Amino acid sequence: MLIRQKKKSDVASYEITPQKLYLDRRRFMGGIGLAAGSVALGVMPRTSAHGAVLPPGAGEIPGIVNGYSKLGEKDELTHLNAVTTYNNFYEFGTGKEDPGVNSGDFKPRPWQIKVDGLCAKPGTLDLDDFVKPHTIEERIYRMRCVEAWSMVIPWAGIPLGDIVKRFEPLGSAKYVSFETIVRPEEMPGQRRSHILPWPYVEGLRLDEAANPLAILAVGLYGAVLPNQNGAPVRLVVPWKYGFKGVKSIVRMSFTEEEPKNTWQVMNPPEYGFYANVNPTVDHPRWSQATERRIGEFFRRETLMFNGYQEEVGQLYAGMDLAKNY
Ligand SMILES: Nc1nc2c(c(=O)[nH]1)N[C@H]1C(S)=C(S)[C@@H](COP(=O)(O)O)O[C@H]1N2
Ligand SMILES: [Mo]
Repeated sequence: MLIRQKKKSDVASYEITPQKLYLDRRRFMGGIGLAAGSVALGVMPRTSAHGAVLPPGAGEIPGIVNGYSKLGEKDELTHLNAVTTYNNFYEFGTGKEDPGVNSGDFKPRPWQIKVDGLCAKPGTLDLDDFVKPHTIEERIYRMRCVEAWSMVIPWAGIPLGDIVKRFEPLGSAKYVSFETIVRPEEMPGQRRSHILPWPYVEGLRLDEAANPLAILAVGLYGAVLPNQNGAPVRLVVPWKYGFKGVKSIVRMSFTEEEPKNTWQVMNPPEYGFYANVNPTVDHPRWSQATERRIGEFFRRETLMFNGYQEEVGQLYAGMDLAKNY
């Protein structure tokens, strides 16, 4: 599949907003680390509205290159403030503002990731060693939550396919699963076991993980991931509902069997494994035909595969899309 660089016309209709300035700055500087005027712009997430969210010493990520980003003419970046104060991260509580408010004590460093299961190169790696061999790319993606709201987020991440390859999955491996850290002392939601069975688990078929759109994100808006967005590393698969994007990953496992993802375990009539965005298949309790773009007044139509059909449609050839909720 051909991956295109984002075209100038994709953003030509933007108004002059902090988000627009962020994009221009990235385009002209070629890398966020060189930006001189960043403080004046006030868009860098050094702190959230709720106080310190970044680990000590962390901040802008140097050397981010522009990666594949495809936006519609009417897509604008969602304000950083909304991206960091309207979240789903049940480990910190079930309210949209809970993750921003309750994640200040969470320590995303030091951090290790265990890679195990059906692969030739299992191991436990420090986050830096996990990330180091790869180039960090900016990927501006729509994110569509199964609850029918959406955002446009400029992620900084690493292609998941390259990561998977490094650990040399065996021929018997058909899936890859991911687990969120369990740390109830820092995650108040995990002290209440009725919310979800911890750890939060998600998974992909290996060919989905190899699709060039899939990334593990380590940042957004050019800076390290805020805790509430899944620091220090989370999955981003923009053609699927947001719950597939498992946060604060400490384990990646290669398996032969389809992983049992958390929301499917919680509520199998309502949530499945594939969870591809599909405006023609309603949630049992609400329509998926339209969505509320955070920051906009009018609802907009939801797009098949969240607008990424061209990139991922072939993964599901022959599957009954109505059954792959
Ligand atoms: N560990 C964990 N990962 C999670 C969730 C969660 O509750 N726990 N919520 C998911 C849901 S439903 C969505 S919509 C996205 C939200 O990501 P954001 O808060 O960075 O926008 O994270 C997903 N990843
Ligand atoms: Mo979601």
